[in-house]
Amino acid sequence: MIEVCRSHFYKIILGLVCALTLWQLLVLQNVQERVFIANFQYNISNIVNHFSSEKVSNSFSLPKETRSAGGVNFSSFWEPSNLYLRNETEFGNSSYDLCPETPINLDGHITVLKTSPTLEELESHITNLMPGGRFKPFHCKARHKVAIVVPYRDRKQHLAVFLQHLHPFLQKQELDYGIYVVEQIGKSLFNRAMLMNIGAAEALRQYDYQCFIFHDVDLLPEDDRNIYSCPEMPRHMSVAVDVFDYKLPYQGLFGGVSAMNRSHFEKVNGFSNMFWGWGGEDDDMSNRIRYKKLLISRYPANIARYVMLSHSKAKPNPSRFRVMKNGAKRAQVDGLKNLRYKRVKIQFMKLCTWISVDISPKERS
Ligand code: NGS
Repeated sequence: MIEVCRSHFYKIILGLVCALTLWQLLVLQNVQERVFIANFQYNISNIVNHFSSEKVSNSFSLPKETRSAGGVNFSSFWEPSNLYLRNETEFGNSSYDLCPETPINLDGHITVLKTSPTLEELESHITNLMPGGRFKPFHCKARHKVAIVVPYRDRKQHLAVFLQHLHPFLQKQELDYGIYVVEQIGKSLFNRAMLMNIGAAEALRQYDYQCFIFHDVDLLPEDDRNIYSCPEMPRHMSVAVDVFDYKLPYQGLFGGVSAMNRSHFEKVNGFSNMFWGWGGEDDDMSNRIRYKKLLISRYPANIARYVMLSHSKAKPNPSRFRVMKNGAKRAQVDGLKNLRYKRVKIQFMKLCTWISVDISPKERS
């Protein structure tokens, strides 16, 4: 009797060991496939890099047209993210549950560092990203596909601090995200709003984003409950900034950091392209939101808190109030609908997708 029990006992143990080994093999295979897809996408990205110096217009929707470079037809390569998506649904995330509505590992207030290693050094510290500064949570299917769009010129040290802070912040929020740095080259005055239009359009060329966070490079969120998703209404995120004593300067403010879902952004025709120099472009967007009967939402000020990195104040644009006039009429034509720019370079870097653009008037004619 004892002998019979003992032999059954060993069989059960053997069965359990086999089941465990099989399960581990399956998990490992899944991991390898994901790595393969990431590498595959990287190769395709390199091909896409050949499209430097192309003039782009009316490009807000995912491009469908055939594109060619040097006599080679690249149309079949053009939508790398679609390849990624297709494979993903075939084997990957379809078997995962959706991530929890509220991520479980949030801390609330988080430490904000105002210094960082150089961008190059940082690249060797943050190693869990896909090329182009893309990420998706590993153990669950993200609820939000978010493009972080950063208008940029000549702030390399701020950018390093920003990326050092943002990546872990966004990863804790279990987002499917990418960071898009849109650099204005040339001598024209900075056009923050146009760079944000371009960032959204270029992000959509890469992936099926449903949410845009327009983010100044010098603002760092202090609380990880400030979820970087797009709610029912456009959301102004940087409500309480340290240099403004953590008080909202005025009710209609939509500058600093703001979130809009894709359909709202298209509905308002994006930002105006007409604000050169500091100021007014965010107020113009705030008006566009109002014209379309949308409302600006906000998190409470104890959550939507930011630290601002110090920098010298830019010269205000003396024409901004004039441009803001006739905003409702202008909004119908000035924005995504007449967006024209020359994309000089796109680089799928380790920590971000870097898009250099020339938006000087001669390049847009
Ligand atoms: C307003 C500007 C906005 C700007 C806001 C806060 O006066 O573009 O100040 O700027 N509007 C106009 O100039 C019409 S801040 O102090 O945060 O740099 O966003």
